[in-house]
Amino acid sequence: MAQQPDQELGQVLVVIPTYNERDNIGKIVKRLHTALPDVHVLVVDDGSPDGTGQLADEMAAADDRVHVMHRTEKAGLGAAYVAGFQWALDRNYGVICEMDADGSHAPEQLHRLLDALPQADLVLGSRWVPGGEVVNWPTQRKLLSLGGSLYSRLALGANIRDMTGGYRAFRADTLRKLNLASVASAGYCFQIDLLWRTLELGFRVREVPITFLEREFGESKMSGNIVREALIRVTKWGLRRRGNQVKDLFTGKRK
Ligand SMILES: Nc1nc2c(ncn2[C@@H]2O[C@H](COP(=O)(O)OP(=O)(O)O)[C@@H](O)[C@H]2O)c(=O)[nH]1
Ligand SMILES: [Mg+2]
Repeated sequence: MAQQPDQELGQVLVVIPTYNERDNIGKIVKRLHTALPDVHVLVVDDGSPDGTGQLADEMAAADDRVHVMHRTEKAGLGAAYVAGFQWALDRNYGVICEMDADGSHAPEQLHRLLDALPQADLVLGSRWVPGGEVVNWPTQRKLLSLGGSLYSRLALGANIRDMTGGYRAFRADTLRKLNLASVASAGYCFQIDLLWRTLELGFRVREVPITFLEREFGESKMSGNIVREALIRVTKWGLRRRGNQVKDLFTGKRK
């Protein structure tokens, strides 16, 4: 079955970070459980003023598969995921997924990621591989995503098409090795950060095509600061990588 990709991989948890997603959270969890009834969900809410957290509590009270983590302030997507992942690892989930609350990631396609996990350590839902697509995104967001992935690919020398996407499935064993406590990327740079750590450790990363649909309700939290953070950090990691290559050249590690 898709939601249990491999008996040995264990129980699947989908972590959904939320900030002001009251109009979306109920729908997305319902769709997820219609598609894959056995998966568990953890909503990580950063004290949304619109009451997303309370709504999630009501959902959790009515359904054992739904869990909620309340954080006190909006501290960015990266911080929310790190806290959610730690919660999941402490409870021995075997597969831990990332998914947006706003419907951009179709729960009906999650099985594509899970089906690929037996042959990988991290599976990326990818908009930029054949079969992948983006629907209803303004041109500037498309360019930002493509440009961000291209820049990261070149800076980091990674052979991955969609470096910044947020629809992912990790083996818990992969996450355990990534030293989550040291992740400082607050915004969407978090996605590149975790992928880069995974690649650097030599784990197997696979991309599967997904259809990314722009949200219908609520607002995007993307901002100039988030883009700047990513640009600065990726440039730094890229320069460090080049520096290490040069060092290896001189110390004879690389011929
Ligand atoms: N907990 C938490 N969730 C966030 C934060 N920023 C964004 N999110 C969530 O992350 C997901 C993606 O954010 P979104 O604004 O849709 O980004 P976009 O799709 O790139 O425009 C959504 O589920 C948001 O509610 C944050 O600071 N804290
Ligand atoms: Mg979105």
